Amino acid sequence: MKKISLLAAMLLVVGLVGGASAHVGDPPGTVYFAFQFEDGSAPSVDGSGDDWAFVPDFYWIGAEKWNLAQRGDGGGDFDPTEADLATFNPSAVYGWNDTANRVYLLVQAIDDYHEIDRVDNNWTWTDDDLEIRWSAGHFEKSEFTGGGELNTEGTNRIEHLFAVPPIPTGEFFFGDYDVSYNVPNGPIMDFAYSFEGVEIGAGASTYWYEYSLEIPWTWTEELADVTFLDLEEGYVLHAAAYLNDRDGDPDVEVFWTTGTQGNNQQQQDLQMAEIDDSVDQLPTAVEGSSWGLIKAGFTK
Ligand SMILES: [Ca+2]
Ligand SMILES: [Ca+2]
Ligand SMILES: [Ca+2]
Ligand SMILES: [Ca+2]
Repeated sequence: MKKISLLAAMLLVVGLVGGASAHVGDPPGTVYFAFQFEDGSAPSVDGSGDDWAFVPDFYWIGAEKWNLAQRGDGGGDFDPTEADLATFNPSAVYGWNDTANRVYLLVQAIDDYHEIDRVDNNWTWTDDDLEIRWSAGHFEKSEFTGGGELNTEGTNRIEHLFAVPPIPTGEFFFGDYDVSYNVPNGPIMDFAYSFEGVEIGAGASTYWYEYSLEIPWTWTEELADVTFLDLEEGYVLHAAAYLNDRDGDPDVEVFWTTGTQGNNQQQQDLQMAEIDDSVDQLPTAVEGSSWGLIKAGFTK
C-alpha cells in the first residue's frame, strides 16, 4: 500500500539526514510529501481545486498539522492553546510534476473575517495573506543566505506573498526576487485564487489559493541566465507555507505556519514523492464535475 511505502521512505529519509548531517527537519523528524502528478494531470492554476480532488489525504497538511506549528501575534505572546479553528482553519497540499519541472501548492483558508485594508501593498502581512517560502537546496540553516541575493546556488530564500483580492492599486503580490520575470503568471510562477462567502470583512469565507513555480537554483538578472532546480523523485527541498489571520483588529495577528519557526524560516523538509499507484489521476480538464461537491472534500 502506497501510504506504507511512503511512510517507510519518510523513516529512511529521516534516518539518512539524521545520520549524515544532523539535519532534523521542521518540525523535527517531519518530512512532508509533494504528490507527484502524472503528465497530463498536473493542475491548472485557476483558483479552483477540482484538479486536486484525487490527491489522497496523506499529502494534505490539515489543520491538525498546522496545530503543531507556531502561531503567535506580532508580540510573540499569543497562547497557541487559545487558537480556535472556528476563527481560522488552514490546510495545504503540495504537488509536483517531473516534465513541467514545477511544484504546485493548493491552500484552503476558512475564516470568519477576511481582512484586506492595507494601503502599502508591500505590507501583505498586515492583511489576510498567504506567504510561500522555498529554498531550492537542502542545506543546513546556517548555510542559507537571505532573500533576493543573485547568483547564489540553492542557498537563497525565495519568498512569494499574496493578499487578495487586489487592493485598489491592483496589487496583490510582493516577493523576492525583484527581477522582471518573478511575477505572478509570468514565465516561472502562476497564481490564482477563488473564494466562497464574504469577500472582505466580517462573515464566513473560504479562500482557495493555487500556485505553481519552476524553482530557480541560481537567480540572475535575466531569465535567460537562470538555472533551475531539476526536480526528481526523492529530492528534498525546503519549504514553508504561512497564513496570517487578521480579523479587523490591527493589534491582533495570528500567524500560522507549517513550520515551527517564524517567518523567513523555510525549514520544512518537502520530498518529491514517487507516483502513487493507489490513485487514478484524472486528466486536468475535468468536464461535468461539480465544483461545489468537490469543494466539500477539501476540508481535511
Ligand atoms: Ca486548479
Ligand atoms: Ca479569523
Ligand atoms: Ca490590515
Ligand atoms: Ca482573517
